[in-house]
Parts: sequence; structure tokens; C-alpha cells
Amino acid sequence: MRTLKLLIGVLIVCTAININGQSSKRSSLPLEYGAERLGKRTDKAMQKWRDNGFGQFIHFGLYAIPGGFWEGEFHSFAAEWMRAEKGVDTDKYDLLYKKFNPKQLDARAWAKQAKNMGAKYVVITTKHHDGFCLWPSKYTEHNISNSPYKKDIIKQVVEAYEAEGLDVILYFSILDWHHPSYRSKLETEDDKKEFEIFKEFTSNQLKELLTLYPSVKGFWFDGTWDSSWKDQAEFAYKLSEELRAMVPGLIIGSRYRADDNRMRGYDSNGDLMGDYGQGWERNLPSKIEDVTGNDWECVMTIPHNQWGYHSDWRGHVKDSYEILDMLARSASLDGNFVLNFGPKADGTIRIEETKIAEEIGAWMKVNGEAIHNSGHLNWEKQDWGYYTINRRTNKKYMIVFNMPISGKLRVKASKELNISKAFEIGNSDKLLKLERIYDHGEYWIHYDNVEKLKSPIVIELETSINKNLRKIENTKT
Ligand code: FHN
Repeated sequence: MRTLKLLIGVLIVCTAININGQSSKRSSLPLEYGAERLGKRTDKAMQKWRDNGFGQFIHFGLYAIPGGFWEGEFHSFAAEWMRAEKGVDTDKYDLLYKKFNPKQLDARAWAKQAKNMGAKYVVITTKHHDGFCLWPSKYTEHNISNSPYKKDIIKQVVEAYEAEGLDVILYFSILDWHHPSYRSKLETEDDKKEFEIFKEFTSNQLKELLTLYPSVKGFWFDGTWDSSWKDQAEFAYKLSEELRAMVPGLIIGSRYRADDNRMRGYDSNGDLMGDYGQGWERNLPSKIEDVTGNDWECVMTIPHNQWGYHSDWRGHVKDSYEILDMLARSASLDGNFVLNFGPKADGTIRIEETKIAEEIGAWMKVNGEAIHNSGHLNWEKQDWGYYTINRRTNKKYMIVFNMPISGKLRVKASKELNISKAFEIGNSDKLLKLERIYDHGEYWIHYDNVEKLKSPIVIELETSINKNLRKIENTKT
């Protein structure tokens, strides 16, 4: 019976959901552990998360020591996956904790750098898949207090970032390669017994984190793809209720758990589970329909796919303009953008990341109001870049990444819209020339200084609604 129910569930879901998790046709399977709600959370904590818009990700752990090289051999895969790489002796890897001594770690310097970059929150790895904990967990020996460094890194990060006014979200990998009771599949009675121990351990660790750092704003769950965890719909759901009761407003993304039918992210009815879509890893939506009316967040690496420190970034490494383009696109599609940093084993941030943080920060200092608190403006998308609208001030922005060589920028909105002024952000004295095509709701903005342009610009628009035109429109039948 259960198998039949499962089969029906999977069939319905497969036809209802496309690859991005968008539902094309809603179904209505009765679910005990499906989506918590339909649509966005409307409370203050979530509004703050949404308005933050831009965050920093930090992947820090034992993997920073090998930094992508195991016994002199280059590994091209993500450096934080070193323990799982072919030829790596896992016992030897686990002993890296004896060498983990980031003496130059200065959480206040990290926090200042993030703030100057324009980030409003940080997501920090408390424990990645290798199971090493950056806080002194009493539930495992494999933690920072047994390293030569000894000091609680999570505490330092929480205090330093909050002192700079940034919110902190704790990354936590459910998957734990180090824990003896972790199982990826529950095939035998013994597996099930062991996994019960692991579940209790996980629950204890999560509650421990919220007890130690009650000011954090959420958990960023990862490593939830294994079949063993997908079997835990009830447990995971109830645990999240307990965690939410400990910290009201706690934010948990869509990766955390599966539903009754082992569906992750979107439940069997095509509704998002958790508080925001976490499916945009190194990937961005291209249109507002892709985000299915939910909050969402993109997490992005600077090199191709390295989260933890890799000393040798090969392949394409993004520059600050490419990153800013993604940040602007995220804001324009009502999502958050989180840029990853992988500190070195000594605790310092590598020079390449510092340079990017500074360049982004310089741009954000001038143009950040088009990103923070800003979201989707429902005007016809143009090739020059992105529109955003500030949710507090209602100011409208054009973030221009691809300035045409002619300097002529097309704006197409609703027929009743009047654009009275267009100017570069912070430069309202110097108005840009506006051409209007009547009856089309179409404008052309002339930007004169194309040849002098050094970076993407933001143009602010002053607009009003032509009510007369609306009246005329309404009388037409
Ligand atoms: O396997 C991890 C990976 O190492 C990294 O932490 C990313 C960050 O989103 N998450 C997992 C892959 O989806």
C-alpha cells in the first residue's frame, strides 16, 4: 500500500514539477509534512532577511589545510570535499584537527570586510560534511576545542559580525562523514538503529547551537540528499518546530527536509518547503516566473566550484563586475545573493577575495540603495541590465551593465507611466535627456558619457502615473 501511494505520489509530482522546481499544474495530495505555508512569510524577521539582499558565505574548516592538494597531488574538485576524494586516507584527514591552528583569524576583520563589501549577513559553516565542528560541541570530540587553536570560532564570528550590524546564519551539514552512526542508506535493522543515534546527535547539536548563539537568525542546512535523511520527514519536521520555538523567527531554507513522499525542496504538491528557495546554487533564475512567488537565495563561488580554500584556482575565476551583475539580477528577481569566501588555514582571507570584496564594496557604496531593500519591478526587461524598486522608498532604478555603444537606453513600462526625471544615482543635478514615445509607455534615455564609462551605472527614475490617460483607457471598451 505504502509503495503504491509512493508511486502515485512520485508520478503526480514528476508531471507537476519541472526541473527548476516550478509547478506547472498543482496537485493536492494530503501531506502531513509538506510545505509549512503557501507563499512568502510576512513577519519582520523574514522581511529583514529579504531586505538584507546581499550576504557573505564562509566555508572554513580542516579542508583549508590541504587547500586542494593531498600529499602534493592537485585535486580539481571542491576543496571542502577532500576527505571524500579517491586516494585520500580518511583517518589521516580526520587527524588534521591536530594541525588546525588559524592563529591569524581576526573575526572582526572578516566582519569589517564583509560590511564594507555591502553584505548585510553572513552564513558560516559550523560543521561541513567532514564533521569537524568550529564550536566546542559537547556531543563530539571532533571539535575546535581539541585543536591547537582551541577557541570557539563560531562565537567569535557571531560577536564580530553582530557588532558590525550584520545578521548571522549558521550553515550546518546533516551529512556527517565522521560520525560512526551516520548512514547514507538504511538497508538493515542495524543501519536503522545506528541512524537513530545519529538523529539524536543531530538534534542535540542543533539545539546546542541555538542555546550557545541564540541571536542567530537561521540555519542554512546542507548535505540532506542522502536516502537515510529523506526517510525522516516526521523527525525533521518536528525538530524544525522545536528549533523554531527556541528562536522565534528562525529562518530555515528549502533544503532542510523531505516531505512524506521523500520529495525535497518542493513537496509532492509542488509547494516550497521551508522559508525560501535554496535551490539556486551557482545558478540564477532568468525570469520572475522561475522563482514561483517564493523568497529565494543564490549562493555563488568566485572560482568555478570551490567553497573551502583551494590554493590553486584553475579555470574561470569571476571578476567583481560579473559578480555584481549576478547580485543585481538577484535583487531584480526578488532574491538574495550570497558570495562565498574560503579563508586560508591561518584564518586570513586570500588576496583575490579581498580585492573582489573591495571592488564590490566601492560600487555598493554608491549604488547599494538599488540592491538593499530592493526587489522586482514589473517592467519589460531590456538587454542593458535590470530594474529594481526600493521597497521602502518606492524609488525605481535601472542597473545598467550592458551600456549600448549609442548610449540610448530603452525603457518600456505601462502606458500610464510618466518618467519625469532620470539621473545617475547621487547625481540628481545632472538630468539625462528623455525621449518619450507617446501612447506606448516607452521612453529612451540618453547617456552621453559612454566612452568615459568605467563601471556599471545605476540610473534613478522619478515617475508618476498619468491618471488622465488611465481614465481615457478605462472609458474605451
Ligand atoms: O557539498 C556542498 C558544497 O561543499 C558546498 O558546501 C555547497 C554550498 O552550497 N553545498 C553542497 C553542495 O550542494
